[in-house]
Amino acid sequence: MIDKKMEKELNKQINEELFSAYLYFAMAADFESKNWQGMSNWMKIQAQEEMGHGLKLYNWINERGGKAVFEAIAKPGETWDSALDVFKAAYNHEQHITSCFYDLMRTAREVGDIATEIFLQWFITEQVEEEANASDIVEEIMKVQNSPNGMIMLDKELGSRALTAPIQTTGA
Ligand code: OFO
Repeated sequence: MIDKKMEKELNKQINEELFSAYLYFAMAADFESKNWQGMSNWMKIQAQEEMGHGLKLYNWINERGGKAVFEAIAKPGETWDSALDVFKAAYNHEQHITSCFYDLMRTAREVGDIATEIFLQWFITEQVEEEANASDIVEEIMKVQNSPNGMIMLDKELGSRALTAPIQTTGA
Protein backbone atom coordinates (compact mmCIF):
# COMPACT_ATOMS: atom_id res chain seq x y z
CA MET A 1 0.00 0.00 0.00
CA ILE A 2 1.38 3.37 -0.99
CA ASP A 3 2.39 5.82 1.76
CA LYS A 4 -0.30 8.50 2.21
CA LYS A 5 2.12 11.40 1.87
CA MET A 6 3.58 9.89 -1.30
CA GLU A 7 0.09 9.33 -2.72
CA LYS A 8 -0.87 12.94 -2.02
CA GLU A 9 2.28 14.29 -3.67
CA LEU A 10 1.83 12.08 -6.73
CA ASN A 11 -1.75 13.27 -7.03
CA LYS A 12 -0.51 16.85 -6.88
CA GLN A 13 1.77 16.00 -9.78
CA ILE A 14 -1.16 14.70 -11.84
CA ASN A 15 -2.62 18.19 -11.49
CA GLU A 16 0.71 19.74 -12.56
CA GLU A 17 0.80 17.53 -15.67
CA LEU A 18 -2.81 18.29 -16.59
CA PHE A 19 -2.11 21.99 -16.08
CA SER A 20 0.88 21.56 -18.41
CA ALA A 21 -1.48 20.11 -21.04
CA TYR A 22 -3.85 23.05 -20.51
CA LEU A 23 -1.00 25.53 -20.82
CA TYR A 24 0.29 23.97 -24.03
CA PHE A 25 -3.19 23.77 -25.54
CA ALA A 26 -3.60 27.48 -24.74
CA MET A 27 -0.27 28.20 -26.43
CA ALA A 28 -1.36 26.09 -29.44
CA ALA A 29 -4.59 28.08 -29.68
CA ASP A 30 -2.69 31.37 -29.51
CA PHE A 31 -0.35 30.27 -32.30
CA GLU A 32 -3.26 29.01 -34.37
CA SER A 33 -5.08 32.33 -34.03
CA LYS A 34 -1.96 34.02 -35.43
CA ASN A 35 -1.61 31.51 -38.25
CA TRP A 36 1.51 29.77 -37.01
CA GLN A 37 0.18 26.29 -37.74
CA GLY A 38 3.48 24.46 -37.27
CA MET A 39 4.14 25.93 -33.83
CA SER A 40 0.54 25.21 -32.94
CA ASN A 41 1.05 21.58 -34.00
CA TRP A 42 4.16 21.34 -31.80
CA MET A 43 2.21 22.61 -28.80
CA LYS A 44 -0.74 20.27 -29.41
CA ILE A 45 1.62 17.29 -29.49
CA GLN A 46 3.26 18.56 -26.31
CA ALA A 47 -0.14 18.91 -24.63
CA GLN A 48 -0.98 15.29 -25.50
CA GLU A 49 2.35 14.13 -24.09
CA GLU A 50 1.47 15.92 -20.86
CA MET A 51 -1.83 14.08 -20.62
CA GLY A 52 0.16 10.89 -21.07
CA HIS A 53 2.39 11.91 -18.15
CA GLY A 54 -0.70 12.53 -16.01
CA LEU A 55 -2.04 9.10 -16.93
CA LYS A 56 1.28 7.44 -16.17
CA LEU A 57 1.09 8.85 -12.63
CA TYR A 58 -2.58 7.84 -12.36
CA ASN A 59 -1.72 4.25 -13.35
CA TRP A 60 1.14 4.13 -10.86
CA ILE A 61 -0.97 5.37 -7.94
CA ASN A 62 -3.58 2.78 -8.85
CA GLU A 63 -1.07 -0.05 -9.17
CA ARG A 64 0.29 0.76 -5.73
CA GLY A 65 -3.14 0.50 -4.10
CA GLY A 66 -3.91 4.23 -3.99
CA LYS A 67 -6.50 6.34 -5.80
CA ALA A 68 -6.06 9.15 -8.29
CA VAL A 69 -7.83 12.31 -7.12
CA PHE A 70 -8.61 15.22 -9.43
CA GLU A 71 -8.54 18.83 -8.29
CA ALA A 72 -9.41 21.95 -10.27
CA ILE A 73 -6.93 22.88 -12.97
CA ALA A 74 -5.69 26.48 -12.93
CA LYS A 75 -6.47 28.74 -15.88
CA PRO A 76 -3.48 29.14 -18.19
CA GLY A 77 -2.59 32.37 -20.02
CA GLU A 78 -4.47 33.20 -23.23
CA THR A 79 -2.08 35.23 -25.29
CA TRP A 80 1.64 35.89 -25.57
CA ASP A 81 3.43 38.75 -27.33
CA SER A 82 5.69 36.67 -29.56
CA ALA A 83 6.74 33.12 -30.42
CA LEU A 84 9.88 33.79 -28.42
CA ASP A 85 7.81 34.66 -25.35
CA VAL A 86 5.76 31.48 -25.74
CA PHE A 87 8.76 29.16 -25.89
CA LYS A 88 10.55 31.02 -23.10
CA ALA A 89 7.43 30.51 -20.96
CA ALA A 90 7.38 26.82 -21.94
CA TYR A 91 11.03 26.48 -20.96
CA ASN A 92 10.44 28.16 -17.59
CA HIS A 93 7.45 25.92 -17.02
CA GLU A 94 9.50 22.79 -17.72
CA GLN A 95 12.14 23.95 -15.23
CA HIS A 96 9.36 24.25 -12.67
CA ILE A 97 8.15 20.71 -13.49
CA THR A 98 11.68 19.38 -13.09
CA SER A 99 11.83 20.86 -9.60
CA CYS A 100 8.48 19.18 -8.80
CA PHE A 101 9.97 15.80 -9.71
CA TYR A 102 13.04 16.47 -7.58
CA ASP A 103 10.67 17.16 -4.67
CA LEU A 104 8.78 13.94 -5.40
CA MET A 105 12.04 12.02 -5.47
CA ARG A 106 12.96 13.50 -2.07
CA THR A 107 9.58 12.41 -0.67
CA ALA A 108 10.05 8.86 -2.06
CA ARG A 109 13.42 8.69 -0.29
CA GLU A 110 12.01 10.14 2.92
CA VAL A 111 9.23 7.54 3.13
CA GLY A 112 11.48 4.72 1.92
CA ASP A 113 9.40 3.98 -1.20
CA ILE A 114 12.09 2.47 -3.42
CA ALA A 115 9.62 1.32 -6.09
CA THR A 116 8.30 4.86 -6.56
CA GLU A 117 11.86 6.17 -6.57
CA ILE A 118 12.65 3.88 -9.51
CA PHE A 119 9.36 4.83 -11.22
CA LEU A 120 10.21 8.53 -10.88
CA GLN A 121 13.54 8.06 -12.64
CA TRP A 122 11.69 7.88 -15.97
CA PHE A 123 10.27 11.36 -15.37
CA ILE A 124 13.60 12.81 -14.25
CA THR A 125 15.18 11.61 -17.52
CA GLU A 126 12.17 12.83 -19.50
CA GLN A 127 12.54 16.28 -17.92
CA VAL A 128 16.09 16.59 -19.27
CA GLU A 129 14.59 16.13 -22.75
CA GLU A 130 11.63 18.42 -22.06
CA GLU A 131 13.90 21.27 -20.98
CA ALA A 132 16.30 20.72 -23.88
CA ASN A 133 13.46 20.70 -26.45
CA ALA A 134 12.06 24.01 -25.26
CA SER A 135 15.41 25.71 -24.84
CA ASP A 136 16.59 24.54 -28.31
CA ILE A 137 13.55 26.19 -29.88
CA VAL A 138 14.16 29.39 -27.86
CA GLU A 139 17.67 29.48 -29.32
CA GLU A 140 16.45 28.79 -32.85
CA ILE A 141 13.89 31.58 -32.63
CA MET A 142 16.52 33.98 -31.34
CA LYS A 143 18.57 33.26 -34.46
CA VAL A 144 15.77 33.76 -36.99
CA GLN A 145 13.25 36.06 -35.33
CA ASN A 146 14.11 39.04 -37.52
CA SER A 147 13.80 37.08 -40.75
CA PRO A 148 10.23 36.33 -41.95
CA ASN A 149 11.58 33.48 -44.11
CA GLY A 150 13.49 32.02 -41.17
CA MET A 151 10.37 32.06 -39.02
CA ILE A 152 8.33 30.41 -41.79
CA MET A 153 10.95 27.66 -42.13
CA LEU A 154 10.99 27.11 -38.38
CA ASP A 155 7.19 26.95 -38.34
CA LYS A 156 7.34 24.28 -41.05
CA GLU A 157 9.91 22.29 -39.09
CA LEU A 158 7.82 22.37 -35.91
CA GLY A 159 4.80 21.31 -37.97
CA SER A 160 6.43 17.96 -38.63
CA ARG A 161 6.40 16.90 -34.98
CA ALA A 162 4.25 13.82 -34.40
CA LEU A 163 3.14 11.96 -31.28
CA THR A 164 5.75 9.26 -30.74
CA ALA A 165 3.88 6.87 -28.46
CA PRO A 166 0.17 6.37 -27.84
CA ILE A 167 -1.08 7.33 -24.42
CA GLN A 168 -0.76 4.30 -22.14
CA THR A 169 -4.08 3.50 -20.48
CA THR A 170 -2.84 0.72 -18.19
CA GLY A 171 0.34 -0.14 -16.29
CA ALA A 172 3.02 2.27 -15.14
FE1 OFO B 1 5.24 16.43 -18.17
O1 OFO B 1 6.72 17.13 -18.90
FE2 OFO B 1 6.37 18.81 -19.52
O2 OFO B 1 5.44 19.51 -18.14
